[in-house]
Amino acid sequence: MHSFQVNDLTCGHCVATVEKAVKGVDADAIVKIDLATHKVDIESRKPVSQFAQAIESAGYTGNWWVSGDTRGALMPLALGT
Ligand SMILES: [Cu+2]
Repeated sequence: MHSFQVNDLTCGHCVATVEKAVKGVDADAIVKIDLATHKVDIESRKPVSQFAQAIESAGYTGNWWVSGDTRGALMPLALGT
């Protein structure tokens, strides 16, 4: 499970755009978007960086977090810019 905090997620249109970006990376991904908390949860085997890049390419900024270890701690993802 990849969890993202997407900053500029403000309406249904944003949700649709982010969802499309996610599905563009993995058509089989299960994506849950909570508009109120700007939280995007993605269930997929594809690497988290691909989703982060796709969402950024769609025009959104965010905090990209990855579960870093077996304790499930979330670590910031460093994207090559
Ligand atoms: Cu919007």
